[in-house]
Amino acid sequence: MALIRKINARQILNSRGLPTVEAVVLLENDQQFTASCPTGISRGTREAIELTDKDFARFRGREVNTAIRKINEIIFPVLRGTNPIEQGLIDRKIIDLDGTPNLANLGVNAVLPVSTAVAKAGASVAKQHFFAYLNHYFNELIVELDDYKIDTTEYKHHIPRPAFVLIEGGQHTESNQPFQEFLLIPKVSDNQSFWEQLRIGSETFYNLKDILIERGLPCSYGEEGGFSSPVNTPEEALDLILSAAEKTGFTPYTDFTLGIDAAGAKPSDSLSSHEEIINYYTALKDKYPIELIEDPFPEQDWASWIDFVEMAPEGALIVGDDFTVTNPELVEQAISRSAISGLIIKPNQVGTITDTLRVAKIANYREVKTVVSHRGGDTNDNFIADLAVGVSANFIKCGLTRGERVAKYNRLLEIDAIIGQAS
Ligand code: 2PG
Ligand code: MG
Repeated sequence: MALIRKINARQILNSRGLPTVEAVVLLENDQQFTASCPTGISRGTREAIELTDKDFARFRGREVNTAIRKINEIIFPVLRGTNPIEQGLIDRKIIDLDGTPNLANLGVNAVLPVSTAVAKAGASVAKQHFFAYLNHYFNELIVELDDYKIDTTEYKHHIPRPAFVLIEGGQHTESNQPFQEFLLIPKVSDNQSFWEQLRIGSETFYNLKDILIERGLPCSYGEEGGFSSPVNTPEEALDLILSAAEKTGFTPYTDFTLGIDAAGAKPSDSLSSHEEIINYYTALKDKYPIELIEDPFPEQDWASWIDFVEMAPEGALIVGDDFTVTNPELVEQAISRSAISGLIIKPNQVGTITDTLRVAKIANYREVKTVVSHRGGDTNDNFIADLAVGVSANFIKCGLTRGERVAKYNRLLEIDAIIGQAS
């Protein structure tokens, strides 16, 4: 049996050039498995806690030696000699070791890389592709739902639709754009490949670049590989993406739809009441082919979320991110109060693989659409691609340029080929 012989953690840099944690799980058969932790830029207040050293004389306080020590000195001794295929047991041990509701003791940046590296090791021991192994665990995972039902549905693994970040704003840029992201979401027929979806994204991206240049706007890239041009209103950003897509001959609703991540920001200072904001979104959806609206209201504003889901125009998914922070209890609550119709899944908002899968399972069972997502500060770990396929996610949200983003799409291409060969 290939049991865990050693876990080593060290600091690496994330895509923003700031420190994060990488963990390496070494098995008794000498194989080793590596995983790292992404970092959010605009975070929900109820996300699991990330431990940073807070020595502001170094890396702006963002070194993560504290989290590294938690792995090497506290987590590893408890996991030494365990079998990596026991994901549920291992994640339970880590959660018990932490003993807080939000991983304040060990830190999510210690917990997630260990949990993920263990899962990669488990897949290898089980001789399964990582996405298939996650899918198997996902289907086996018993989640007791509010009404004491157990979901026994067999969720098939499948390639999610990509949601490409094409224009960035909000806290991700210096522009006055209130919204954080504008997304292009390709639509293809069942017999078209994932590659065709990448084509729609890539061709639109480069048309957008041409249009920005034509208009004398800077076309520098943002944190997530979208453009961070000074495009100061949501309408301006949506018009630009629409023109870029149409320039290539792609048709709204047939070949693509659009998405927004407002990150809880108001669309404009002139709107104050939540009725005005709901009306604004409804008018926006009338004018543009919008399929997905993420965090339209601040996380505390439950009344607006609930009203918006009730009044939302047909075909618009109202997606919780900072609002639900991949937290099983918050997600259950948001679904049972009809405050969302879609859900962002970010493993580093919650911590373990098991809890991430639990949240996705709650969403699937309740027929809430899932969007597995990158983070503002990401790494070259492409694990969310396998995760998205394994939990049968509807979408994966990620930038279309920058190595750490493209790594996810390239892994999806690889998975697409593996699935294709098997069928
Ligand atoms: C978001 C994300 C990722 P961040 O809000 O959805 O796109 O940004 O990681 O900064 O929270
Ligand atoms: Mg978001």
